[in-house]
Amino acid sequence: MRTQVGIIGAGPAGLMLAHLLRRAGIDSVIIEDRNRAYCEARVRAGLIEQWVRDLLIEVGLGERMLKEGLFHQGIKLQFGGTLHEIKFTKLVGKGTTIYGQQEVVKDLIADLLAHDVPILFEVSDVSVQGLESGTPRITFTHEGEVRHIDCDFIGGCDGFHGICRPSIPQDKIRLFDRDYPFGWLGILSESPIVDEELIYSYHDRGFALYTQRSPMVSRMYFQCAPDEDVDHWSDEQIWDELEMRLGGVRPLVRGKILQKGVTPMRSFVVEPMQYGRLFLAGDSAHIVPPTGAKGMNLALADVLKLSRAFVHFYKTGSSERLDGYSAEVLPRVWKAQRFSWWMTSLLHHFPHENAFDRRRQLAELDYVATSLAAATTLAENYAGLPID
Ligand code: RFL
Ligand code: PHB
Repeated sequence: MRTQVGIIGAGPAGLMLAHLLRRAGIDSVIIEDRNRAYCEARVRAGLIEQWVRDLLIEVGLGERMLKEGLFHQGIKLQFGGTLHEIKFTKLVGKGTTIYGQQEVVKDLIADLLAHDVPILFEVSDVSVQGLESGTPRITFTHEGEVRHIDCDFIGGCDGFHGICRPSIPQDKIRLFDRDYPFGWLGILSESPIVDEELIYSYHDRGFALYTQRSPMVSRMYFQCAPDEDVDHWSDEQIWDELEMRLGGVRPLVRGKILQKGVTPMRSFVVEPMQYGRLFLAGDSAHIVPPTGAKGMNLALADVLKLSRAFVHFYKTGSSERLDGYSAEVLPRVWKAQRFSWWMTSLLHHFPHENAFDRRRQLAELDYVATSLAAATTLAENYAGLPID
């Protein structure tokens, strides 16, 4: 096979990259190691920034999001037994939208297939060759046969555990990372909305978060050990823990638990995000802890910039913007890293903290809840920094 841009990974980054390229008349082929049903059902992110909402509408993907997504004016912080609203629309004129990552993925897959953009699911043994040459190649097995895609460029959109980042010679990149001494135990449940916004709760037993997927489906998380075994928790125990940490002001509704799992927390960045003809985007290049809801948003910001650099190349023949891709996107990546680290540090218990640290966190929460300047800083970052 031959294409202009070979894309590895059918997550939000790879699919959106293919979509933006198609709209600009640039050919691509996506390969993905899972099957379509798995990609469309994987429960992950739920919240999109204002500019992503605007982008989905602008590129013809907004129809279902506008019908089914829930627009939020802000978030609530819960501490000291009280809810404090941070109203983004008033502070920065932007809001957020609850629309599950798997819904974005479903919309993208349907649209790409309708426009005959090839997506090869269930590939295996993926490798990349010739990254330093003008003719890179992707090799993989599909339906029992070894196949190749010869292309001009490769989009490395295969997530944190993919093969693209490890294919770059290790002396050509630098890794930055931080692990956190906790994880999140998350559930999806058949429970109606108990508050019109998200509730981030600071509690003596540890952090908890109330969020939603739709008017009748809620998503809740609580801080747990990084190696917590979800099977050690009965549904009853999970609800008891959530009720203690979250339910103080808004009593929770104990619906049927549809899915549960533990997410580790990590901060990670690779620099630069490109090598030769390979360009990394999304989780293959960076990971944030989920507290700031930045992961998918950042993946989409990367591919928006990357697609523009490809368009510039194919229009003008100049690789100037592609050469500058990493330098262009990394400032936003690091601002999202800083914000996600800050939200995480503000709201979680750390193993060796003392009474001083707890008072300091409470003072900071109080500051954010009562200072226009501090609330505006949170709002500006959470609803999404300007994309251009
Ligand atoms: P993905 O989604 O991991 O997609 C990568 C795709 O590549 C495939 N793949 C391969 N394909 C071919 N060959 C190989 N060798 C391959 N290796 C892997 C994988 O199967 C997969 O389909 O990365 P992408 O596209 O960069 O997207 C990133 C987002 O998925 C991620 O950042 C977010 O889900 C993070 N995140 C959140 N982000 C938000 O913006 N808002 C949120 O509210 C939010 N909440 C969350 C989150 C992530 C969570 N978890 C489970 C990590 C909440 C949670 C609990
Ligand atoms: C989610 O909806 O899953 C979600 C929302 C906000 C976060 C993390 C996860 O900070």
